Amino acid sequence: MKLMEGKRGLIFGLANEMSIAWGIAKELKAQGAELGFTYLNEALERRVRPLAESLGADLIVPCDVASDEDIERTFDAARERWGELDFVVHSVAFANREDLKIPFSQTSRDGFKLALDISAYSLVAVARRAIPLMKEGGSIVSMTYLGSQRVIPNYNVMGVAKAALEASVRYLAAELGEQNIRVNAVSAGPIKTLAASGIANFREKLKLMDERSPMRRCISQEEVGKSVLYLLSDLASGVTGEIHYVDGGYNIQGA
Ligand code: NAD
Ligand code: 0WE
Repeated sequence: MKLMEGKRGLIFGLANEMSIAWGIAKELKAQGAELGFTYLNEALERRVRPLAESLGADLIVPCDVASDEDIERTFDAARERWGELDFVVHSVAFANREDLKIPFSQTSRDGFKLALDISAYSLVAVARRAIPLMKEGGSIVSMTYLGSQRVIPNYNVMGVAKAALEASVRYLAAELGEQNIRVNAVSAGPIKTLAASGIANFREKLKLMDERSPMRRCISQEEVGKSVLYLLSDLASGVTGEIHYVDGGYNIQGA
């Protein structure tokens, strides 16, 4: 019996074959899950649709998480198609590119609002619509990064957004536990994806993983995928509110 047999869920945040969401989707599919996908805009649909279809998905809907109407429409589609929902993967983040370069003290009100809205509030917005569909319980997993807890040069307003995201995971977990809905996040080490492209000195972050992390190497989308699979499956039936590091041990080090 496969781990995700009979389970259905939505994946937010697939952009291309480099996406962490793709690493997660492949592991879930291999364990028998039935998947639905959302994509941000038409430009991305061209890439996302073939990938999603290759995993047998037919629920593939546009959803800008800044829009409550889009999120409503997404969960309406899931309700019509499936009736109930077992899991949600939230793998979405955005800040103005400029805000990941300038000194943090120069972050604008609008830049702060945007990063927190797309990268943190969106988890709450999605959970809110998922709850009524998770009638027999469920599991929600989001993606975070060490920059929420420690200062990582240039991560800036995204670090603040991830701190809010991680706190949101705990508040959601505390509230939804009695409905048997679990909420966790995976804190991944740096991985080369679209969201990492154009980040100043990103290659340095990868090099630091190779040289200084306990495992002396970077981690892959597939390794993140396997840990998310665990959190979404019944193997993690007693686990909620956790921030689970998948970073080759990098975070444990002091110096
Ligand atoms: P990615 O670019 O493949 O994924 C980011 C996704 O966010 C994209 O699919 C994009 O379309 C989506 N998105 C952005 N704005 C959106 C909006 N308004 N509405 C809906 N979707 C929107 O990059 P990734 O690295 O796979 O990022 C996925 C998650 O993993 C993010 O939360 C990121 O912070 C987190 N993460 C990434 C790394 C890394 O090093 N790549 C490390 C730790 C955590
Ligand atoms: O969460 C992220 C990236 C999030 C992100 C990336 C971009 C680039 C393109 C959010 N918004 C944008 N906006 C864009 O216009 N990561 C964990 C990857 C990442 O980003 C960094 C990192 C790491 C690791 C930025 C600075 C330092 C390290």
